[in-house]
Amino acid sequence: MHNYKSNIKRLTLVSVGALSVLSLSVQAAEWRGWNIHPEGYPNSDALESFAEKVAERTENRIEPRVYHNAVLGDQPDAIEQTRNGALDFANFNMGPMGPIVKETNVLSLPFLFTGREHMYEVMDGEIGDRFADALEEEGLVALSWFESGARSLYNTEKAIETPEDVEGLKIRVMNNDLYVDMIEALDGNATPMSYGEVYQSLTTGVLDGAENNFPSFESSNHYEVSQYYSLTEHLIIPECLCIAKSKWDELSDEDKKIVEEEALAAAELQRELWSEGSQESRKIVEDAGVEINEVEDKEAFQEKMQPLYDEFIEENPDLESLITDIQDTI
Ligand code: BDP
Repeated sequence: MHNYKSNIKRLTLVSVGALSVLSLSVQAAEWRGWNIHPEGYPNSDALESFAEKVAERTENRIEPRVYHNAVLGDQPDAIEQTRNGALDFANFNMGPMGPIVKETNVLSLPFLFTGREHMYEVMDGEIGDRFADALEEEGLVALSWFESGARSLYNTEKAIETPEDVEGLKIRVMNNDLYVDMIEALDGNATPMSYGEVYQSLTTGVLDGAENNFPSFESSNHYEVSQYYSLTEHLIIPECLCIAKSKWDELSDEDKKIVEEEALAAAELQRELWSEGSQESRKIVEDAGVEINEVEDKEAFQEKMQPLYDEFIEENPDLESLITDIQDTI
């Protein structure tokens, strides 16, 4: 009896010892990854696939773990945390990146891209590398580019058909002054706010509306409290799969190659999933009774954005050629 007990005790001690060795090695290899979206969202599935493949191919030298639903903080916070190495990787939208990496503001100019193909062409080429270089200077290594469709306006009040329809509406925007200017150019009231607070603000009337793509409009449940979605498609903003530069610099060449290849594969998957997911989300919101309207005269909106371009170029003359290079890519 006594012997049996002490054997068990020994066994337990041994296994506890093994466990702590195990958890130490796991800790050393675990990469904390930030994601704003819920599980099942195209970006989330792509990040999960990235994590799985990297762990597999590095034989767990690196074990990326994705934390969904912004549980590690809102986007501006997470950008800071990744820059200073508190987080290891993330999928960031280039919108909230603007206040930190000024070059990326170019990507927040409304109607810059004519469509998703244009965006791919630009970001997958030499111009994309220029953005990656700018991000790297600020501590972020952009390994691949995800897409986020086209953002359109939605609200609780009415279908938006002309710029005048936006007048007086309280519209949530992401954290970037350019978006405040964008809504103000349409005589709306812009409210920068973190993504997680929008639903509540739409229900209480703090906001009349916001703007986003179909998958986010659906997965955030904003469609439950915002009946009109108008296809202004004013912003096509790329997103990155970014690694903390401090983390990246620690990697062996072999692991860098694996991580980079898998980041590119994840982007390819994300883009595929996006096309399907976007259509599914559109159907879900339509079935739920959201009124979707085409905007016949998009040029009218585009014209209202000209002062944003003029002001931007005046303040950032060094970035004018980047804008024209993008416009000339087709
Ligand atoms: C989604 C983007 C996400 C943004 C969110 C927002 O994928 O990165 O944080 O919009 O509007 O489309 O805040």
